[in-house]
Amino acid sequence: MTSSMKILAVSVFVCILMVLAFASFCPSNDYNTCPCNWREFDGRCFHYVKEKKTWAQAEQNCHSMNANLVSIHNEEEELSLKNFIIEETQSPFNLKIWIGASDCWKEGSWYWSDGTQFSFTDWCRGQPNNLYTGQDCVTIKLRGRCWDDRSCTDTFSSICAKRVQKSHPTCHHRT
Ligand SMILES: [Ca+2]
Ligand SMILES: [Ca+2]
Repeated sequence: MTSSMKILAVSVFVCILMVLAFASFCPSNDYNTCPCNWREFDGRCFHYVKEKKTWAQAEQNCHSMNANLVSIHNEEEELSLKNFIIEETQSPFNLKIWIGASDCWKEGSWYWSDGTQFSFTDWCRGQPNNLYTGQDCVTIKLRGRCWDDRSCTDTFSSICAKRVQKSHPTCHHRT
């Protein structure tokens, strides 16, 4: 190998390293931040998981990222979530996405998987209907922005959510 070829090989290698470094680079603020590939809305971080999973798999996947399937507590939150999904998917219609509501413990007794109070609901007309052998897990349908109970073993995309982590910037006091 000639010296010029060696230099070329080294510079290509360095270039690849730089590309890899930039690919994993994720800008963030010093505090009140969401992880890479999460979006902040009103004090919470949302993450869209495109891969289709059962409700339990989707919740487990959120757990692995220290999150839960998203819970919704009022119309404002639901609107933020809908806008987030539209931005993420670019094709909001006909989509059904798991959210964190379930009545698998007791029929008709709904709860959020993150333990927050289940007070707000936005069921589609005629839902929840616990159809066929039972439907205990909830999807949000983008068309009409309403909720439908589905069989927990159906597979859909999902949304994980967690509170914004408050990390405090280091203070430097002059002495
Ligand atoms: Ca049910
Ligand atoms: Ca249903």
